Amino acid sequence: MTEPQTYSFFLGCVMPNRFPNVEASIRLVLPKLGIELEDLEGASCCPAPGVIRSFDEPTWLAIASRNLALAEMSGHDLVTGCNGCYGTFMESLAEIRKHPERLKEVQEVFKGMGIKFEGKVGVKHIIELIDEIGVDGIKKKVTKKLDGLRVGVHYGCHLLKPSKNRPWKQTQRHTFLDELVEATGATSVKYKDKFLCCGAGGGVRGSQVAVSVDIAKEKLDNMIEAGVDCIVNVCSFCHLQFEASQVQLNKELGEQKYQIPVLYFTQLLGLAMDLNPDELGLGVHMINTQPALDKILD
Ligand code: 9S8
Ligand code: 9S8
Ligand code: COM
Repeated sequence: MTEPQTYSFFLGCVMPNRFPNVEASIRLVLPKLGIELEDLEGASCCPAPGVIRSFDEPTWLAIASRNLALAEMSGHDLVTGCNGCYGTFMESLAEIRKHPERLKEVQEVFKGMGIKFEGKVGVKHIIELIDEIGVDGIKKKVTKKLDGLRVGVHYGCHLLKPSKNRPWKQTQRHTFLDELVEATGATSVKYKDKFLCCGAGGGVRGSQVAVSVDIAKEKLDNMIEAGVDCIVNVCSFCHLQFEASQVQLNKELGEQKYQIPVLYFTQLLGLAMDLNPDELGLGVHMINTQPALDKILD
């Protein structure tokens, strides 16, 4: 048995406020994979890359660095389950490592605040840790194969882009998440424009909700056409977008056309580890997850 790895868990805004059920599934599943999570006390918004960085880059860098510094001072690398937060931390670290004067700039902001920061902390996405365990390692944890479940996999933009600053080095035609989904016994279904944005990021959902829902609709229609039983994602904001857009679209249509359950990856993996669906938070989704559960639970 290898020693458990401990990470500082950065939640971001959306997960603790809107999806404590997703957070619960992460806190339940990761320790069973040998990954311990320590709360990052005093953390703030990352801040959101597509929003705050667009308005005021130096403020974005200083706030991001403060969160990174909290992890650095705790002695653990930071892990997050949100693509947007991951993007902010990957890019702010790259910026201060490439330009030492930017590190000095944030250290200046921190003067008198008792914050020590050298930019040495590491940053991971939860799915990156799971990917490091690998398909064979995950298969060993699967005690209840999700045979017959057809999954529409959504990677999300900030997980993969900019590819030069991501471990996977590609923007399109990825397979790692599909392989991890298939390690549970489920099938990752091919659908049109899989690498399209969910429509939420970059402040689009916040400022232009109709445009944002329209983009989500395009992806949802493509997934319906491909016959998926559920969506699997790894981003708090994509998760919000796929759930809330379906509610909105049904309201506009006056019929319940959009009913695709939206699962975060650790919820899917937890089901394959035979964990209790309620403890995985599957009972409190905006879009009922029961039809997907009925396919896999006897
Ligand atoms: S924090 Fe504040 S708004 Fe958010 S969830 Fe993810 S991106 Fe970072
Ligand atoms: S896709 Fe495009 S920008 Fe992003 S990562 Fe999460 S939200 Fe959905
Ligand atoms: C999306 C984050 S995950 S942001 O809206 O682009 O900042």
